Amino acid sequence: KKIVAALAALAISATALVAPALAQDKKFTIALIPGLTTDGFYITMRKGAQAAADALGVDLVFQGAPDFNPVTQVPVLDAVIAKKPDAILIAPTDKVQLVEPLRKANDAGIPVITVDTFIGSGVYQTGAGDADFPLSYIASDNILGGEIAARALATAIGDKGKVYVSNVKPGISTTDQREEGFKKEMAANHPGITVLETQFNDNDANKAASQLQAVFARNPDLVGVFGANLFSALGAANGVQQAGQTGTVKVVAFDAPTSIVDNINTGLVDVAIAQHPAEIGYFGVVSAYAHLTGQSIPVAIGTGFTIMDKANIADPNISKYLYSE
Ligand code: T6T
Repeated sequence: KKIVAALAALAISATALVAPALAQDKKFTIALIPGLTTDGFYITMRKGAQAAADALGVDLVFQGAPDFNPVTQVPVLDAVIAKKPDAILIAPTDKVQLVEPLRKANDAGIPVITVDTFIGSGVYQTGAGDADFPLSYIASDNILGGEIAARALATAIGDKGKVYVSNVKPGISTTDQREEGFKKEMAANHPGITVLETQFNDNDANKAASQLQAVFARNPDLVGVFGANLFSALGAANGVQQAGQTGTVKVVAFDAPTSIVDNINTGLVDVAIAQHPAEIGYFGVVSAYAHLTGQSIPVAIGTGFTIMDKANIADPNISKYLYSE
């Protein structure tokens, strides 16, 4: 009798153990559409997403355009929608221009989560406006990031002098918010600093470098620049170097490609603000999976920053946040 009872108990617990696996017979496919494919930020995001996909037994499809542009991103999105993945994670390249293309996914019953950038106001599931349909927004706090950049630049220049923002183009939620946070902090707490007109470089580091030199030619008393994303920052730093102004014109960089290490060590870049793109990708996949398996998910998830400078860049707990290539 005892043996029969023990066997029965074993059978019940074995069923309990395998039951969740049986319920998940379907293998989900989650698509990740980055802002562009050739950017360490999104390459790192993909790694985080892949780690979560491996842990959950999900197929991850990574498909994107070679440049950060709605004109090239929308056809990629259309192609992904046609393949009917179970969910789409996307970094929309424009707050407005991606609304209608993404609505097509939503209308086709494909859940949408935006990562890094947002559409509309970025506040989803409110019933307000025409862009609240994504389920969640997973990203850095980009206004805060801009404020951090402003404080770092203010410290580097002794709280006075002329600076400007090297930015991508208007309409991108992340870089718009970084500029907003930067200007807000400067206006509120740094009266000795003049913020010159923003220079837009279309995500082209060469353009950002020539713009730096042109701004410096017009303003020989320029003391600082905030590069609001990876290419803006690398370009601005190259411009400072080409102008022979290393250390005189201070650079605060958003994002942390591996090349930033040299730039920090040589004093060309004072501070780099690393985002945590792997975290964004990981929680993107986990959130999509949670939704697909019947869980409710947070409407927004904020990920952190790591501030890198000469004093800490050699610390492995800091350098682990450098982006992959
Ligand atoms: O700064 C990141 C990302 O957050 C932004 O939306 C676009 O530019 C990057 O990918 C860096 O190149």
